[in-house]
Amino acid sequence: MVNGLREKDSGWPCFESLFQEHQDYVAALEKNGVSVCRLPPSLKWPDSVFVEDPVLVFSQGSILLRSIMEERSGEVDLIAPFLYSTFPQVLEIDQGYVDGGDVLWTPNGVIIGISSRTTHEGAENLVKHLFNLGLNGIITETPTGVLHLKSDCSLLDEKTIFVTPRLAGAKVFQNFKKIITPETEYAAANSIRVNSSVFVNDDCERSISLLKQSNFQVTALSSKQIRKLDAGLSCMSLRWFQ
Ligand code: CIR
Repeated sequence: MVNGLREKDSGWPCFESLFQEHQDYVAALEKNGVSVCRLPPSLKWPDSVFVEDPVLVFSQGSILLRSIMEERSGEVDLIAPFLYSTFPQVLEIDQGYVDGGDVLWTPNGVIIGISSRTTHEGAENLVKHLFNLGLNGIITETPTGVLHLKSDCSLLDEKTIFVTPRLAGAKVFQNFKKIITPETEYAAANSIRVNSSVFVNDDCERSISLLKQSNFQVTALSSKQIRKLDAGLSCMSLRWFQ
């Protein structure tokens, strides 16, 4: 894990602390009613703990994606057998590149952010596959310099997006209620709604207050080490309703 990709080197992550963050994350999922399937670790692919990126899962089926990064290109093969044995349909991106971190499911449609990891060709190919699963794909832009769309936004409930100020004005969010992160806590936007709780970084205190004021129940988790690898709370799981 500690050898994972990072844009800027903000110090080597501590393996023990990183491992503990992951353990706490899995325990929090279980505590909030999620049945967790763990795949074996892979030494060959250090970013493979970030399972959100190589595939997409929906109740109706799953989609194998393609990473533009050579360093992450083998991760999809680690997850594919599990998907084939679990989902009624498994589709596959065969043109362009898409990372799952750029894809946000909402009740209004599946939003796809073009980024340094997700190309126009990949996004258009994904829209076709989503259509075959009965889902509507909507393409937008991930803000410049931001790794993934979901680094900057998350769905809190059917009508509410938690979003950074730099993404809040995007047309795709115009029909949503928005809770906007403080300027000093952009990392809080990479949260996840897990049944009745929202998982948020424990050092984003002002964001936690904002969520509580809006009557969201919060689970505060550390992601200090994970963030050294440009990752956050959404990246370490794939979640779907069966
Ligand atoms: C990478 O650069 O690909 C990993 N170190 C971090 C991936 C984070 N994933 C995500 O935001 N969905």
